[in-house]
Amino acid sequence: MATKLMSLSSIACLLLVGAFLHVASAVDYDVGGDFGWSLPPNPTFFSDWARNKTFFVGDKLVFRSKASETHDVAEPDGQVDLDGCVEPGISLSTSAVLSISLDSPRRRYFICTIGNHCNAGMKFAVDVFINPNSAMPPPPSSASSLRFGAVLAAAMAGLFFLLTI
Ligand SMILES: [Cu+2]
Repeated sequence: MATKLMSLSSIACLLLVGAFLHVASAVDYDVGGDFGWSLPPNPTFFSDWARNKTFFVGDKLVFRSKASETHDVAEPDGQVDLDGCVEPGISLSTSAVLSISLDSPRRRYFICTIGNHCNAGMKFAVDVFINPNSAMPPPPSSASSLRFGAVLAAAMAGLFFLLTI
C-alpha cells in the first residue's frame, strides 16, 4: 500500500513539474513592441528595445511590418557590419510577419536592407543566452516564478513526507 501511495505521489509530482515547465516555455518577442518593425522615431529605438531584455535559446523574434511598408530582415556578420549597415548576401522578406528562432547561445545582428532604413535605425543586436534553469522564464516574471517554485517544492516535500510515514 505504501508503495502504491509513493508511486501515486511520484506521478502527481511529475505532473506538477510538467505543468510548471510548460508555464516557463519560450517567449515570442515582437521586435519594437507595439511599434513593430518600421522606420523608428530615433536611431537607437531598436537597440534600446533590445537592451532591457534577456533573450534565451528557444525564444523567437517576431518582425511585424505594416502592409503599406516594405522592409526585410538580414543578419550582418558582426558589430562592424552592423554599425556600418553592411548588407549580407541573404535577406528575408517581411511582407507581413517574419519569425526568427534564437536557436543557439550567441550574439546576433539584425538590420533592414531597404533604402537607408538601417542607417535610420532599423538595426540592433541581441545576446542569446542558455537559460540557466529551463524551469524559469526570463525576467520580469522570474521573481514570481521563483516564489511559485519554492512553494511547489515545499508542498511536494510535505506531501511526500505524509505519504511515506
Ligand atoms: Cu526597412
